[in-house]
Amino acid sequence: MARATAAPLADGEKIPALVIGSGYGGSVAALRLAQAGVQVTVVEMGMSWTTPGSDGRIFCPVLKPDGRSYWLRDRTDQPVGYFAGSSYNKDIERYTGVLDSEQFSGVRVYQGRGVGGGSLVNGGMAVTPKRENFAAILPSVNADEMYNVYYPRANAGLGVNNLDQTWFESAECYQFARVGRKHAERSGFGWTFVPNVYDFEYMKKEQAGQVTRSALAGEVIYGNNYGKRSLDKTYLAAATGTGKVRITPMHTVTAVSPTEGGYRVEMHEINTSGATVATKAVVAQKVFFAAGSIGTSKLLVAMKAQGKLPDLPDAVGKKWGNNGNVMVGRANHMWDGTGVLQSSMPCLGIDNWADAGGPAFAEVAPFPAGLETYVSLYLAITKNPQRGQFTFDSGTGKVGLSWQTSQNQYAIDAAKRIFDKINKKEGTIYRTDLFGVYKTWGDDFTYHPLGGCVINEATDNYGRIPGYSGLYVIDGSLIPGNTSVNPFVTITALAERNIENIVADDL
Ligand code: FAE
Repeated sequence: MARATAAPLADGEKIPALVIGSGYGGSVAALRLAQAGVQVTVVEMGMSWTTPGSDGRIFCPVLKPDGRSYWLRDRTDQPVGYFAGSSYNKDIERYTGVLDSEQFSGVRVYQGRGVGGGSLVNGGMAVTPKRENFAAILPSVNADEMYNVYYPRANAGLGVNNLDQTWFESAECYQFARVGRKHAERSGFGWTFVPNVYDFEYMKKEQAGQVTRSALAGEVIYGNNYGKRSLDKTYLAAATGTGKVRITPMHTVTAVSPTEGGYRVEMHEINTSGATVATKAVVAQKVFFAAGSIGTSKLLVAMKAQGKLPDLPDAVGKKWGNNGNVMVGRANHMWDGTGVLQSSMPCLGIDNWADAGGPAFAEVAPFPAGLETYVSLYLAITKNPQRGQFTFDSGTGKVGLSWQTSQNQYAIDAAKRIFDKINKKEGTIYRTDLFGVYKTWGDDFTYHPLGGCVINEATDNYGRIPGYSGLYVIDGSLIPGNTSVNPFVTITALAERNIENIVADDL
């Protein structure tokens, strides 16, 4: 387990390497720099999720969310927020909880907050894209190296494992997935099992009633108390294990600018109400932006506009995409129940990527409501070519994202190519009560923000920021808006590739 160190970060410190954010990119950077002998400080705006609350749990129960669920909100904001015509969001105490729902004009973006970033809240689906898709998305990156070296390295570092397919066929908790597979097959669609970072052996024991339930208790978006190999248990634990990595939670970086000896990095230390309790500035020789697609893009766009990093390339803030995300639910017949007990970890996806008229990879998603809903739920990843752009508003001092909900129509059309066909075959209909009142498509939010600081455009081919020696980008903002599958394995593998080059050439 990676622990935040007791030694706090002091104002005025001079440090060799500072990493902003502790998600996938930040964790890889911290570990590999430390192994190369560099002292690393990781600055993370969220909490270190290591101390149980008064109920003995680190993370709150999913059906009874409290302040631990959301980042500084008074009310929950569930992705699937409605059921049978009414909202089932609940009032909560305002607290630095683990899941952020960040609202921009045309999209809300879900992100993990805390030591481990998105790994604390995500579905753990660890998908390596098909090689031809990777080559099309990142043509400047040598695909041979990625598939021979960096994807295997990332999968090993993340602790990715595969489910026991024999067990799957009878496991009560995957009835929803078997129903989803059956419907896909009956309509002629291909499908594939998907690896995960959730420990499937632990899940088996949950199903057998031998251990405390986590995935089988619906835990996922507000954190898993057991079973999940999140980054704090993998890369970050290895990083702190070197003795060279200090993790500083509850510190939000607000500015980076050149100064003698490197870069001045300014930050706010916050409390669990989100109030600033201290402001600090340190000087770092090297700074790694790993605040995620949204966090890194917002910081860099603001620094350019405010004249702190005026020579940043014009490509900074551009080519943002939602990985073509769209969600939808179907209403099954009474003989196709999806099960009262559902594992919160998805394990298979419908593969319609070869459909030139609208490629899509649709994961069969759980809907662990604790009762039989007869709902088949899906998260489709599509090839939506639409892109958004970050812009600085000098009036508010904030960075906005220009993206209209209508830009996601492509994703709906691609998803319809699968689910219209399945509905026709099964004689079923879409649910219209899950994403609003009479709203079929979950088209106005994303779990997969990507881009904003695209590799080989806003940076060199390894994430170096041109014109600012010692500044790097190493997270999902490097990927131009789409990965064709769930993104974190690709973010990790690309970070492994880039940091190896940086360690070899820049240290
Ligand atoms: P990320 O993991 O977001 O880490 C960035 C970190 O930086 C966060 O911890 C922030 O709190 C921190 N930060 C931001 N701004 C600042 C600042 N100014 N100062 C200090 N710290 C800051 O970035 N992907 C999959 O591949 N499979 C899945 O099954 C899957 N399911 C998902 C389910 C949900 C509900 C969500 C929200 C996401 C899911 N994702 C999934 C997406 C995945 O978690 C995401 O692509 C990665 O976490 C992005 O990695 P980064 O390193 O770019």
